[in-house]
Amino acid sequence: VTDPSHSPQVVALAGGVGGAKLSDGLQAHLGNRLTVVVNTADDVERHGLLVMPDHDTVLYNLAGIEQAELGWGIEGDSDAAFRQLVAYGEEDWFRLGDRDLALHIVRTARLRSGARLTEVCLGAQAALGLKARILPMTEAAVRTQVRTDEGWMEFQEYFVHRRQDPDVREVRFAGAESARATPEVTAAFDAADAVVICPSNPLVSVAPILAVPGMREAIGAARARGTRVVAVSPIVGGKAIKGPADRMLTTLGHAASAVGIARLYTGLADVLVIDEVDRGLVPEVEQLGLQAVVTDTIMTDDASRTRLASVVLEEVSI
Ligand code: FO1
Repeated sequence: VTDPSHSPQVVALAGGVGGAKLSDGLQAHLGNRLTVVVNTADDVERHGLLVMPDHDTVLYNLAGIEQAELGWGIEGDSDAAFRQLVAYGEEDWFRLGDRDLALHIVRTARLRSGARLTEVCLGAQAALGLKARILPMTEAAVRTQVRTDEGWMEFQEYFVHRRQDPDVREVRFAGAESARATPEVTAAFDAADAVVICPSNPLVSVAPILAVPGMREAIGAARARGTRVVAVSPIVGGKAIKGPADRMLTTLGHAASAVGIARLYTGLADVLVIDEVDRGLVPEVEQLGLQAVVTDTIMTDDASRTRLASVVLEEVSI
């Protein structure tokens, strides 16, 4: 029986630019009925400050101020402070804009004075006028590290400094075993009428979220009471829309295709949204026990973000 006064709640799992774009489309439909649980395992300390690339990418996209061309950072930001930091001898490969830097300063100061990461993030979101909420997956420090032929390195070292060039042989999430899903995250899953897995890298954006103890159980409990889980494939025609997901899938022994994504989400998702160009893969996806939905998944502007979000929400009757 559907209660007409009940306004459905949606939880999205996101990391990186693809996750931020779909989250923005979802926010356009759902407003404050959307909670985004964001990957924090590619967070990094720069110049003594905590930088949270995935949280901040979602934040700036939901606030409508992201750099249009890159997807992360703030459009039109200047870099005077960063150039001065480099003049003092600081490393120059991880670029921080001036207005972006203000967030890292205030976040680090508030954490240092004892605030919880979740509260600090919600404060920044309120300041930028967001309708949806973005929750860090955990309060604990979890850090993605990748093994290449040169040994283990931190995620941003691989992603930005080494430009995703070395082949990734292994991935680990340092600190995940002792991390816990926050009460806010657990409550969001408890209240969720649908869960969306955004078109983010399954191995380094979604996997760290799922590696937090309690997370898979929370999603499993939601599914057990009928909540549907819809994933959107980040691989289109065998290629990642952005970033190294296609090469990473291959070097880690997975198929760089919508079928490879379906295998990774079997037992977790009910539906996989795949692109028109992958229509031929529908039987293989469905053989894995997922319902396949075919649509244009490329998000080039606000209209395509909102349109993809509406297809996703239709699948869960929201
Ligand atoms: N990506 C780059 O390719 N080069 C950068 O200098 C860089 C700086 C940066 C600063 C703040 C921030 O929030 C993101 C930044 N990114 C940069 C993007 C970031 O590495 C990626 O968005 C994610 O970590 C991938 O999920």
